[in-house]
Amino acid sequence: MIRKFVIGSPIDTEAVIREFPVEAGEVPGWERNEAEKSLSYSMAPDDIVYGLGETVRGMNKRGWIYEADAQDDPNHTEGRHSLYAAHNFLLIYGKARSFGIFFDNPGMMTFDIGYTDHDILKVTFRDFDAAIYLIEAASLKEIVHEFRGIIGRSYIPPKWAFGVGQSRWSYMDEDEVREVVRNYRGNGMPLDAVYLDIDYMDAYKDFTVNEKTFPDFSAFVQEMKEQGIHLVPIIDAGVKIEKGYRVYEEGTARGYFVRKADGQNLVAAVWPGKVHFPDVLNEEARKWFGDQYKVLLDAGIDGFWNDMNEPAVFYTEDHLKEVFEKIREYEGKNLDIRSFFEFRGLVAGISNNPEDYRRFYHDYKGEKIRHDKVHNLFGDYMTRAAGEAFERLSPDKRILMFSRSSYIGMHRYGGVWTGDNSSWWSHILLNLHQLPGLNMAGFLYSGADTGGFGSDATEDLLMRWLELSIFTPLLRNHSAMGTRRQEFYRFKDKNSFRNLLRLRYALIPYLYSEFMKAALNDGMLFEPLSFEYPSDARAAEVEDQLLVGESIMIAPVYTQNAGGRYVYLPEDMKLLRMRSPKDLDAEEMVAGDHYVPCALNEVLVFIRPGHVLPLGEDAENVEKIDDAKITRIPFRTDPDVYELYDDDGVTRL
Ligand code: MIG
Repeated sequence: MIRKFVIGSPIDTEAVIREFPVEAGEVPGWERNEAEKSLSYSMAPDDIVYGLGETVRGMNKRGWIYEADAQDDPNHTEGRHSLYAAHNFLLIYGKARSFGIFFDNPGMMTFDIGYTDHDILKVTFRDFDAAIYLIEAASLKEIVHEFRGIIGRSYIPPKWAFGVGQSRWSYMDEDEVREVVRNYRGNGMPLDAVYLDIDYMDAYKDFTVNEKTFPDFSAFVQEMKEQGIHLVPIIDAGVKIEKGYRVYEEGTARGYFVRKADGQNLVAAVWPGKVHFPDVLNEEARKWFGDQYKVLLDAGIDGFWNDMNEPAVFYTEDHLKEVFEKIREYEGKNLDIRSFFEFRGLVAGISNNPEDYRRFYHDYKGEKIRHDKVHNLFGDYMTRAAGEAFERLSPDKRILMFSRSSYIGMHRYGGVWTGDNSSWWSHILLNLHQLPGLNMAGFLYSGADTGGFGSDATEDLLMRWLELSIFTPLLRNHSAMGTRRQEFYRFKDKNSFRNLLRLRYALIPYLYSEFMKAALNDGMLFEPLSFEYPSDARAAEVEDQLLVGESIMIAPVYTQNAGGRYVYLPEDMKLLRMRSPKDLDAEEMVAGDHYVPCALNEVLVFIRPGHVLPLGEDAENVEKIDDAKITRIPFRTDPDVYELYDDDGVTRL
């Protein structure tokens, strides 16, 4: 059952696509405090709080304070309060009461989940305006299912997007891309996509291609297609200010960029130097911005990633001016402890400054709204611009799209990747923790930068990470400029990487089948154990294992130098220890805690009783997967009980 409550006059985000009557009175069980602008809920000692999608810390969010505040900050540490997104859905799981609750408010909010007081969940709003949806159902699965039903069907990518993607900031020219492909093919490593980071553009201008480094882009896209490779270019939120640049000229002439209070376009700076931001919240501007993707679609491109759409701001022209003025006051002075830190803070604070988010306005549904009040919608609406355009420009064929920033609602138009993580062991576990929360919020197509974006990857870290990513819909190896190169073929044990990548392709029939069932039935691909074993208190505490689809449980190794790990089995399961599609051992295990050895090149897959894992064979790319060659591995059931979903992988559904 879903009930809607309203506080103040909320901004309609279009996250929810169904109409509900608004109930009078308070949200049952929640106490409202007008002075604090907060709502509080008393948690039972063993209540678990899931949700919040892409953020820091564990699956059970209890014991920390989080914010709904999309931020471009590559330090994904435990001390953070938000990452790139705002997914304001919580799932409270208790013996006495379980329910889901969605706080639809596109501005700043805090979720104090037992941080100040271990027993209190307090949600505080900067603007006390929200549509609140309370969802009650018989099980956690059903609560999520009901919630997903009101936010609309999740984005469905083309099937090739389940293939392996290789990325780097940046492959600078055609030859560098060719070399990547040659290395994959030459090493017998399957590959479906190579990502183009910002340097493919001409001077970081969106929807342009550098003609020196990619002299005949359409021909190159075609050349890659012939080798079974899709090129996936990045699109940034900021549009370079440059006379004669068509996108800038058109956007300016039509008034489609965000403006300051005085009516002037905001001048911010990102990669290209000074930019304007398209007002993607304005329907007309959104349509116009979406139409820009056409130049790349026309060149044969069928996938994109949207970046810097929190939006990330290196600085704004106005703020920079203020900073320079203030800096002059410090010149020649003896900087003491206070003034030194003030001085340093001036410069350090020019990027993504909250003040800057109060300097400009959107034209949203005919109203002028200051950016900070709708801040968390920007990435959502940029991606929606693209998604809506693809429906017009590519009505039959699916287009790959995923974004860095997002809000619930964007899940209808694209997936997400989890941004600038690091080549740290702890970030393998963070990756795992984020998956179920993202699924609850509707983001099924997702994955992290495998091997880590920042800092230097090592061979063992990359291999262990791959052993998790082998299950995520987006499997992309990506890393930052200046870090150690981490393409799989650069490391010593190529054979193990090759085998694991091939194993991914053998798993695609199952992963795609389960992904599609989740998308078409408003379900989850990744579930915490408690979803299937609700009466098992021990299972509810497991924070490093996941159920992937109906048949299997995974337990990746995520610690350095480990030769195995403890695994909790809520029931008897069949363990497959897999090194490649052809090289695997099976063993039946009884319910309970086990130490399970797992060599560096092995993946542990646990098949649940009464279930079947369909396993295909390796293939050079997704198109070449042979559906006739699927082996069904059952555990205590008939192999035919598994219903394998499949389709042509490109036609829109
Ligand atoms: O400030 O385009 O998260 O994946 O490689 C960095 C360069 C901008 C951030 C993205 C990352 C990408 C990088 N971008």
